[in-house]
Amino acid sequence: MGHVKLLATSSSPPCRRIEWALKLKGVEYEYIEEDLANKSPLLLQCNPVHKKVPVLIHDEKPIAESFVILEYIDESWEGYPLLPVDPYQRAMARFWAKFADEKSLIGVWQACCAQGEEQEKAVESALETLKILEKKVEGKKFFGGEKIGFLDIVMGWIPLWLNALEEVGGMKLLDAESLPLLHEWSQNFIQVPVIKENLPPKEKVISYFQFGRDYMLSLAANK
Ligand SMILES: N[C@@H](CCC(=O)N[C@@H](CS)C(=O)NCC(=O)O)C(=O)O
Repeated sequence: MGHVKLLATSSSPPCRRIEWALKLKGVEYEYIEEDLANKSPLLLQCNPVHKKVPVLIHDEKPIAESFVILEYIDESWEGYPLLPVDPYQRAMARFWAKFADEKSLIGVWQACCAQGEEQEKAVESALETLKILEKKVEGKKFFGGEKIGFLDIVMGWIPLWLNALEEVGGMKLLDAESLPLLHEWSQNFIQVPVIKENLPPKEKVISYFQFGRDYMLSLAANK
């Protein structure tokens, strides 16, 4: 198995993806919490390009970027499969994961940091991306089928983090009426023991986003 270290911050959705995947695979790891306001020499050395968490270090070899790490974990350890076996289904899981990250997560974050009319437009646009995504879970318990897989893990920010973003941004996107299938998926996902037992406290996520939002608003005000 080798020695596995994870450089992460507990409130970060990309970092949680890696913890969930390691736990699903039954891989033991050393968790190292990073202070993003004062990044460690180890993080800067392991991810000199982006200087971001998560970073997985397997036998002294660092890997950055959560999607790349998830695939590395899936290829390196047997047991619970993250990506489907069929090449086309694998390609689809990667495609929708990219969309979920680049359009939905970023879109909701932009809506959270916007105000007034700009926020209304950003909420509408983020909602559209979530509506596209929820069609992918129609007729299934999880995006991965009967069990959670790669796309479920990537979208795992929705149950807790989306709720925190809604609270911080004073907006509402996900409920049983606006997105019934995604709402149901979210309830199912949060019940999976590995997920339920490995979530950060909501207050911590709220203060993480509050800090980020205040920072973005101060940048916009000083333009
Ligand atoms: N695309 C990256 C995003 C990673 C990311 O944005 N990490 C944030 C924490 S959620 C970070 O390290 N931020 C520090 C910084 O931007 O300086 C991934 O999926 O791993």
